Amino acid sequence: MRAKIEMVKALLDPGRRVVVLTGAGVSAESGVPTFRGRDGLWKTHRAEDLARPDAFAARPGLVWEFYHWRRGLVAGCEPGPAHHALAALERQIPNFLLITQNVDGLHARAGSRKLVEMHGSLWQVRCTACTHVREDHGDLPPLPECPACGHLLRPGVVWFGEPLTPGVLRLAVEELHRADVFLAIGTSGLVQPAASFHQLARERGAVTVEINVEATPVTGLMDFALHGRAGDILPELVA
Ligand code: BV8
Ligand code: ZN
Repeated sequence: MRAKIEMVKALLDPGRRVVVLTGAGVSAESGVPTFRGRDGLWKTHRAEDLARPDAFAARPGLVWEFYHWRRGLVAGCEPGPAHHALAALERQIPNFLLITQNVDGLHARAGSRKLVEMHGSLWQVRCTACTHVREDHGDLPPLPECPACGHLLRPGVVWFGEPLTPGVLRLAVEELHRADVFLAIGTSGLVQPAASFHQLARERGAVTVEINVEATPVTGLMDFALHGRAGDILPELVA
């Protein structure tokens, strides 16, 4: 493992273009439950039933209850060593982009700026009827209403079956196609289109690295697989 860490560290040269994809695993050590792990969020709340537009249309109160609960839980969590190491890497490597599937906001709080929250954010709310959208870390009412038009607000996240924000996918593809190094960290590699990012990177010759506590469907396709906690490994990769 030590040799592999040194080889990956040597790849993270300031002259290289580095793209990082993170998933729930980088926030697990901060106390944010992952989706599909033993303590998986989805186990208790059945993702398929809640993180979907039709579920929200049918039972907005139940879906908002889930998000109120998650906002309260995440509000008590702090960025961990993995988040801080990635913010340090960004400062070290001029051509760096962090694309996260996480909606917890912890990368931004750790100081990451070259950051794309591809599935949106728990801290953003937007109107179901007009263009009102805002950051809101406050205590929202059970069914928050739009101050501009009075319609129901929704969490500013991307639900299953919803397209990503158009510019996000275009930027991700562009940067993955230009990358020299791609790291997939703490993601189960099950949700599209993020789960295909490693292919986009490798088809243009990037070296691909996975950091995870367990094997995933993409492990065998990566050039390097570092087996361990993101909070332990990432600080080792920072100069
Ligand atoms: C789209 C926001 C197209 C909400 C999320 C087949 C059937 C049905 C649907 C599909 C299908 N194939 C593709 C689809 C579409 C669907 C999809 O991929 N479904 C999957 C489940 C099959 N995708 C979509 O719908 C996407 N949109 O495709 O649009 C389109 C185009 C035009 C018009 C209309 C549509 C949108 C997907 C976004 C869904 N929203 N979240 C919310 O959070 O409430 S996804 C959700 O899963 C989270 O965002 C999360 O980030 C994401 C991925 O999960 P992970 O981050 O990987 O987390 P997970 O728990 O799974 O894994 C944690 C990993 O960490 C594990 O590997 C674990 O080992 C590791 N780990 C744990 N601890 C550590 C660690 N690693 C390191 N260190 C540790 N300490
Ligand atoms: Zn409105």
